[in-house]
Amino acid sequence: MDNTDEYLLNFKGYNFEKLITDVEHLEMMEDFEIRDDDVFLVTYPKSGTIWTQQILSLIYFDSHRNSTENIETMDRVPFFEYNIHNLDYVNMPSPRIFASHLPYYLVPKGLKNKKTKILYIYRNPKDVLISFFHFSNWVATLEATETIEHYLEKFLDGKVVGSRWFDHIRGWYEHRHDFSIMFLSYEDMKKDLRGSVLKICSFLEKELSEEDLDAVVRQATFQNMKSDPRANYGNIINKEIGARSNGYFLRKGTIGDWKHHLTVKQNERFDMIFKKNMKNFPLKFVWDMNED
Ligand code: PPS
Repeated sequence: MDNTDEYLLNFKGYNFEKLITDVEHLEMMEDFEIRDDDVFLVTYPKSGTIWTQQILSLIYFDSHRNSTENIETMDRVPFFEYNIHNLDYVNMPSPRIFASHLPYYLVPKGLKNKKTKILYIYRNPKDVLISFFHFSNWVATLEATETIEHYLEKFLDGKVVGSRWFDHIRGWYEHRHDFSIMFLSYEDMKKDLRGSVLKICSFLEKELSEEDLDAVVRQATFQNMKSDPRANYGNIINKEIGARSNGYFLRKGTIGDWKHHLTVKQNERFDMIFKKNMKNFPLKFVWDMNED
């Protein structure tokens, strides 16, 4: 049986995590005052958010890069729509860097000033699906689902946090001219982390020395993030949000894990729906680590 209503808060047609936000907070988002030097990291869930939160935090905050301050990545680059630690977003010193899963039509109006930069990270949706399935079974604020078969249907119908993956990425891409936005894939980051950090720096007009660049790349690898309590959400999930079992936010961090989970039939069904929804969509998706 679905307990979707217990976990999902539908606000203006988009599904939020009910247990960690409320309508009052969501209502203030549209008119939230934007500064030119704010940065928004936007993703569909499970597409590389914490990874990029870590990268942005390392790029912007010397004290993070040099470990002279011990602050969780979640507090340096907090979630805009989920203010878990009740930070004062309005008065936060610049540069404010927010992470968000918002669809294009729910972000603050001020982002259309085209000065504030938005970084959109996307990932092949089969790996998103598998990552989301595991995450939803682990974290107490999301609805658990017993089988991939069942979860696949929920994901394709958008009965999950983030609603339909297809609508999220298409919406942002089709409205890209309204914003100053760069699209980058999880798979690009995986295949060439250093090159991806350079691309991000260039988009954000941040120049780092070779030494600082090395420090960012080193601290953003899967293994290093996994063993860094500030970067892997372990504390937040286990102590604050609640977990149903032992698990890791940084689970596998690979390209193509879907091959170990989807049956041939499920994969064919996914491909069919993907083709129908992503017709003429120009961004390229990488489904396998060995693909070019
Ligand atoms: S969330 O809940 O939406 O914020 O999740 P999100 O951070 O977007 O996605 C989690 C997945 O990203 C993987 N991850 C990484 N992969 C490679 N390298 C690094 N450094 C890294 N950091 C996080 C994480 O392992 C989740 O993917 P899966 O496939 O579940 O392992």
